[in-house]
Amino acid sequence: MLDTATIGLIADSVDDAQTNAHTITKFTDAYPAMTIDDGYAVQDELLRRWEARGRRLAGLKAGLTSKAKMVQMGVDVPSFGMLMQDTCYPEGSVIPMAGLIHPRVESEIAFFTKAELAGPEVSIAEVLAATDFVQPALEIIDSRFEKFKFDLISVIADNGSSARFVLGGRPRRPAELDLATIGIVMERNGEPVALASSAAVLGNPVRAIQMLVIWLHERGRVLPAGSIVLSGAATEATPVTAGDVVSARFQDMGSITVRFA
Ligand code: OOG
Ligand code: MG
Repeated sequence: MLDTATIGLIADSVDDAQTNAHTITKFTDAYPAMTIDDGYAVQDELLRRWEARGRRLAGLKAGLTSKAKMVQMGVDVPSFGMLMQDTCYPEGSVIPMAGLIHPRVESEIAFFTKAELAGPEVSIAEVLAATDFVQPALEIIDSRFEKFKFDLISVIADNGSSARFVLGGRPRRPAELDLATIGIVMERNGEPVALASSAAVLGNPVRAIQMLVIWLHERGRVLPAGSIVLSGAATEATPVTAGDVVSARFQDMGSITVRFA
């Protein structure tokens, strides 16, 4: 484990790169001994600073939960990160490119919980029973690492590339859907750029929530009622530039459109 001072230095670096939209080099280059736990210690330090500045945690994100994403990023283990309230945009928004480096868009299913989820053996049935509704989401990721190239430890320290997220479409009760077979079509400027079934996410995106709860338990935490969780992209992420319009259609769940300016 790195010492507290080093975790603080890495948090400074991520915070500055996120705030001023500039790239940094992978932390594992400078700190070869850095571990996954160190990466999450950086997230904890970031949250402490952000909350002290008045920012609010809106929810959590699972990432690298599909084969398409793992192959695209060259990482084969999922990661978890934080979603800050001030990075949430309503559907139909114009998202400024200012503040972003090289954003990419992902289509994901968001889960909203109505009961606490906890423990090392939480079941899929328990996760579904605690889910108030699911809803389409777009996640705008923006790695702070040069050329979007990183390793698992570094991307965790960069809060899983979290940049913006958009909720929209139709909220649905999980019992009304087969969450394992939701077709998703993402288009950029009217051209299809990514097609998937929700099964691409761990066979069923509900498993991402289960994994998150088990991971939280290992850290002595729970997933509180009222949480928003993004379950991870089913397809690879699509790069966007100013002027692009991205829309994603989710079978039986409506669609979301945003524009970049
Ligand atoms: C890491 C974040 C991945 C997802 O949904 O898989 C992610 C990255 O690819 O930059 O958010
Ligand atoms: Mg994502």
